[in-house]
Amino acid sequence: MKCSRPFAIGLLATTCLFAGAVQADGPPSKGEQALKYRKSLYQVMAWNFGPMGAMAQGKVPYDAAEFAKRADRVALIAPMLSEGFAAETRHLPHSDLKPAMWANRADFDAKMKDLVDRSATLATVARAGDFAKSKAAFFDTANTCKACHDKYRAD
Ligand code: ASC
Repeated sequence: MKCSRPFAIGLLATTCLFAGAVQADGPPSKGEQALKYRKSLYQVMAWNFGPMGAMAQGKVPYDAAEFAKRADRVALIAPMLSEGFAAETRHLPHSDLKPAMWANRADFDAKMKDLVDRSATLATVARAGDFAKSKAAFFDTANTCKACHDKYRAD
């Protein structure tokens, strides 16, 4: 069969596009999985941090049980985060992580440890049900979030 040149080019382009689509739909790489895991954890963190923040800022009434539940969740998730910063995630797109983190890993890890420590304290304090103390422990924790975001998050 003799093909016209436009037909042959069209066929080639279609084949390449199809191959690309198949490749894009392939199983995610280790790095892509780690990045997804990381983003999911931050989503869970923010979801649970929010209601505590609203109470701490007086936007909604303090509910000791609700506050303690959220604090427990944050303390549970915080130690899982560092695993999401696997080396395989380094050059992937769709991340707000500043490349500076990779050159300052010890500082980043220290900031992560601050979050883990303060969120554990927050959970303990929150369980006792004292608003003033819970609020102070909440802002201590929020400051560790901010310290890391200011330096290592792009926006
Ligand atoms: C939040 C949230 C953060 C931190 C940060 C604290 O509720 O989503 O990233 O608190 O803003 O400064």
